[in-house]
Amino acid sequence: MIKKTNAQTPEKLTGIELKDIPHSAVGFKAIASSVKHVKNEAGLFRGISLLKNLNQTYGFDCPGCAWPDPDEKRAFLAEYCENGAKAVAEEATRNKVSPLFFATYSVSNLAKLSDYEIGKKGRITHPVYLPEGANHYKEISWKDAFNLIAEELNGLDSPDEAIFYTSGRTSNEAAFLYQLFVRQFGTNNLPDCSNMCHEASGAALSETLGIGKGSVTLDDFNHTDLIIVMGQNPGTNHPRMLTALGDAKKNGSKIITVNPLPEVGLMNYKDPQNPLKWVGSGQDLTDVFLQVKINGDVALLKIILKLMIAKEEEDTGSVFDYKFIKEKTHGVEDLLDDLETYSIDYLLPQTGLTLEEIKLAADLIISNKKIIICWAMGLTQHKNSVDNIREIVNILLLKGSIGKKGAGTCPVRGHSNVQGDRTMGIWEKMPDTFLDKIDAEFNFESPRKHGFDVVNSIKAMHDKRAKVFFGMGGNFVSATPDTEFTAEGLRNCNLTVHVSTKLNRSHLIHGRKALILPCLGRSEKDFQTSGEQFISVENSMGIVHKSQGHLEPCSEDLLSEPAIVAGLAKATLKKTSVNWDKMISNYDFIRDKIATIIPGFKNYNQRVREDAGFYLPNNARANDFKPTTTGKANFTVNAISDIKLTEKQFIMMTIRTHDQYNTTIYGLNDRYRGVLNERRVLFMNAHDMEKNNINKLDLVDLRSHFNDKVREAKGFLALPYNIPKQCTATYFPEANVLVPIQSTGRTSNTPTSKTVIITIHKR
Ligand SMILES: Nc1nc2c(c(=O)[nH]1)N[C@H]1C(S)=C(S)[C@@H](COP(=O)(O)OP(=O)(O)OC[C@H]3O[C@@H](n4cnc5c(=O)[nH]c(N)nc54)[C@H](O)[C@@H]3O)O[C@H]1N2
Ligand SMILES: Nc1nc2c(c(=O)[nH]1)N[C@H]1C(S)=C(S)[C@@H](COP(=O)(O)OP(=O)(O)OC[C@H]3O[C@@H](n4cnc5c(=O)[nH]c(N)nc54)[C@H](O)[C@@H]3O)O[C@H]1N2
Ligand SMILES: [Mo]
Repeated sequence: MIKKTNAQTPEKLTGIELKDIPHSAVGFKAIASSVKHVKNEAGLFRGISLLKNLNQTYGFDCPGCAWPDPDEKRAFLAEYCENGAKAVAEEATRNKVSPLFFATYSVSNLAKLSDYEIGKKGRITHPVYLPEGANHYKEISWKDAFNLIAEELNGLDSPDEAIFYTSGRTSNEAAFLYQLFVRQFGTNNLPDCSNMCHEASGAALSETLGIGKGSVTLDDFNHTDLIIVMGQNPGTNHPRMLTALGDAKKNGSKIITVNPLPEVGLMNYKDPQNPLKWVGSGQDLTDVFLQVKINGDVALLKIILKLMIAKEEEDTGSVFDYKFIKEKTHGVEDLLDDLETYSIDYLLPQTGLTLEEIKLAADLIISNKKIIICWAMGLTQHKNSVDNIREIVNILLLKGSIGKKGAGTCPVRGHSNVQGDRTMGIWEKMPDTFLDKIDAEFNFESPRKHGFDVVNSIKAMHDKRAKVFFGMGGNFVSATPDTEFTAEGLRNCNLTVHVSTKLNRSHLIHGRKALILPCLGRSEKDFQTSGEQFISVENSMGIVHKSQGHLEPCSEDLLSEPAIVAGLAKATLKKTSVNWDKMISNYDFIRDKIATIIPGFKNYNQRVREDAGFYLPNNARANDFKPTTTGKANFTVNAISDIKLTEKQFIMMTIRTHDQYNTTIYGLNDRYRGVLNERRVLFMNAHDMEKNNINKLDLVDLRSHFNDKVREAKGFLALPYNIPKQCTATYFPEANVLVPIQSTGRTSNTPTSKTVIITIHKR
């Protein structure tokens, strides 16, 4: 019997080096760093071809993030960024994980490696199978792999015992086919990475504005008075957004940043397109920096709302847009009544700020009319995340700052097609309107019972209510909360299957049997029987555009994601109304079906071939809120954080370094935070360190506390950092073991990865 391997990243220090925190983001160092990664992974020649095609209208969509490309002219250097270059370099690596590799390395030995080491092993070249009790994956034919999955799926007592996860890189075409197969198989168990990401944004925006997506376009940044960036670190995670912020500033806009950390990119940046500006002090971006305590945002926004009301009472019509409020909104009285029940003195301690600091921001909001509010994981991964976002909407609605040029909501998405996957029906609770249409078009009855999201999938696997896990991309065991609990769930499964480009920990923490199905990446050519194909994706601003790979596939034995779905569907479904072979022979056939079923995709095949793609309809952008339950934009009443810390407890957020893409670790540096060659660090406030007798670089163990259950992650180096008192930060995924499975957002059910209550134990 093989001993169970540890599901966590091994506790291994790599030799920390501390540097000064740079003053400015991007600039020459960023370009140099990206060139180095591309050259090391892909080789110089392939590397140049990659960068040349990245985010060009004829090229492929960067798998890095969902920030949009300009509609018009695209410069060569402009449309890639340091971290986009790293993302494509990872995919285009020359390192290969072949059947010989698996014959050499056992699963239990590979599991001892760090995520960084695992990722660097390279691209998987052949489908491989791990039979029950075996310790080495071995080659399997595609046909046998599909039959094996089909046998397991058809042997289940109910289709609801299978789980079909999606990560957000999957194309529209693959996602549409995938959900169709899963629903024809008979379940809505379609959890996705969005459940851990922007689920709260979708929930809050649908309720208040009638659409779960943001309302602004890139051009709105050129016409706005004020941008508020909350809970987001674009210098690392959406570097091309800095260009939009820089341009907005040049056009006279102001920027308020709300973040427990003074993230370098947001403070100051150097334009990568303008080498003349790589030297010198760069451009200051943030005008007002509010260093809020973790999860203090609703309290902060309530104070701002109260200051707005006070000003409005003093000078009627100076702050609110009465016409908009009267004609377009519902529920303003409830909001105003509720705000009266809070005093500023009561709210202030939650924010960690002074009233003077907040007034600076409130004055900008009061005096400007066109406001864009951007946010990411710093707002969406808390218990009251939906409240965070609804409170943002309250501010925009009072100002009438939505549905007009230069104003609106901007949830900045993560994965490059996470938004498109949802549009295509990857959701455990798609509305009946969508299901009715696929039923009519494909002549079957889709299941109507809502499926499991990520957290409920984990619980179901843990309780053995679910027995087969299928992952379309992603790295489930490392991306999800409560690592050891999730690992037990996966190990309980009869079969775990991963469609992947690269080796990751989820291949090593597996069910009784396991399969890895290797697929083409974005950067690679995709040939089907009718010839070369392209795919399409939707970015964070609802633009659908095509993406075509230019590199030769890293192996002849890869299949595209749509072809994998079709192979699986043909093996599994005893009865199907879909001609799967035809669908994948030419992806135009898939797009034709999407065009008839999904609103906004009329003439998909024609419009997607036009240069920059096309915008999907967006009611909030069009100043129309009819899709909400009241037919108007809804004001809401929101809850402040209910976290109470004891004197020895800290609140911990889990964040990304500059050298990772979620669970893919590009390197061991976090250049913008001055930490090199180490990921096991705990950022702490210097006063807290002193008070608790913790010195710089002391080794500490972390314990999280939830409903009396204690979880532990061992071996982190304590570092003094500019962070509010009783707030701490660690990196994802090393600290995921501390995120309790039961601790999730209200309504969104998103793991609270940014509010984990911990105690710190010095060795
Ligand atoms: N290079 C690179 N690009 C990426 C990714 C990557 O890993 N690497 N991941 C992609 C994905 S899937 C996503 S979702 C996005 C993630 O993009 P981000 O959301 O920028 O990523 P995080 O590192 O989680 O950073 C969260 C930020 O919120 C702040 N924060 C934490 N808690 C709070 C809070 O309570 N209030 C406020 N106001 N701020 C808070 C943190 O200090 C940090 O600056 O990036 C996408 N792009
Ligand atoms: N503690 C904590 N946990 C978090 C977060 C956090 O901030 N803190 N963030 C959450 C967020 S926002 C997200 S989005 C999730 C991310 O969760 P996931 O999407 O599940 O994780 P990734 O690390 O992005 O997935 C990486 C893997 O995807 C595969 N892959 C890459 N490209 C392709 C492709 O083109 N096709 C296929 N089939 N596979 C491919 C590779 O094998 C790679 O190993 O993690 C969440 N988890
Ligand atoms: Mo994400």
